[in-house]
Amino acid sequence: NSSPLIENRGQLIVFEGLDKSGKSTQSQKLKEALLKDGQFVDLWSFPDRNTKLGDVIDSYLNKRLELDDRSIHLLFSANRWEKVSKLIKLLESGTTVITDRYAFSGVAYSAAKGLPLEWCKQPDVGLPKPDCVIFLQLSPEAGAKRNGFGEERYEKTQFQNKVLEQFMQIKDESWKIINADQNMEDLHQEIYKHIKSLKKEELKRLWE
Ligand code: T5A
Ligand code: NA
Repeated sequence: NSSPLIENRGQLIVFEGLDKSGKSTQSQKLKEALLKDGQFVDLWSFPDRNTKLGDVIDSYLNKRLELDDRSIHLLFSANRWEKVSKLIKLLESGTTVITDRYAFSGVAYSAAKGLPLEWCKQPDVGLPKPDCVIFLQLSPEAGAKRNGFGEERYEKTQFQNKVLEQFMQIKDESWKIINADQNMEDLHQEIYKHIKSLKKEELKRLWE
C-alpha cells in the first residue's frame, strides 16, 4: 500500500554511538556503498560546525568557551533545526541523507549531565524521524583506546558510561544496535545488509 511519493523518497539514516565508536568511518563507507548502487546520497554530521551556531558549538567542545548546560543544549538543537528545510527537501526529492549523530546524541549527552530527560527531548520534538538509527555499540573502555580520544569535552570514560545509559533509555523500534568492536569491513557489511532490508514508509516526526 505504499504510494509513489513514499517509494521515491530518500531515507534518513542516522549513526549514533559514544565518542570514537566509528560513526564517521562507517557513515562514509555506507555512503560509498549506496552511491555505487546508484542511489542519490548526502552525508551530513551533527553538530554541523560550519554554520554560525556550529562555530559556537565547536568552541564549546574544544573548551575555548563555557556555556550553561541548558544553553548549549538548545544550541545543539537549533543547529539541527537550521538545516531541517534543506533536509526535508532532499528526502522528498529522492536523496538519502546519512547523518553522523542527531537528536539522540543531543538528549543523551545533556541528560548524562543531569538535566531531566523529558526536558532534553522537547527542543527536538517534530524533527524528521529517522528511518533507521544505527547504534554502534563500543564499550567506553574500548573507545578510550582509539586515536584522538580525550581531546574534546565529553571524552572521559566515566562520563561516556553515563551517556550510554541515557542512549539506552531513548532507543526505540527504529534502532539497530550493532557491535562496533569488530573490523571495519565486517561492521560495514552488517550495516549495509540491514539498511538494504528496510521497508519504505511515510516520513514521520520525532517524539510526536
Ligand atoms: N554532542 C553532539 C552533544 O553533546 N549534543 C549533540 O546534540 C550532538 C549532535 C562531538 C561531540 O558533541 C556531542 C557528542 C560528542 O561528544 P562529533 O563531532 O561527532 O561529536 O565527534 P565524535 O563523536 O567525538 O566523533 P569521533 O571522532 O569521536 O568518533 P567516531 O566518528 O565515532 O569515530 P571515527 O570513525 O572517527 O573513528 C575513531 C577512531 O577509531 C578508528 C578510526 O580510524 C579513528 O582513529 N576506528 C576503528 N578502529 C578499530 N576498529 C574499528 N572498527 C574502527 N572504526 C574506526
Ligand atoms: Na565523528
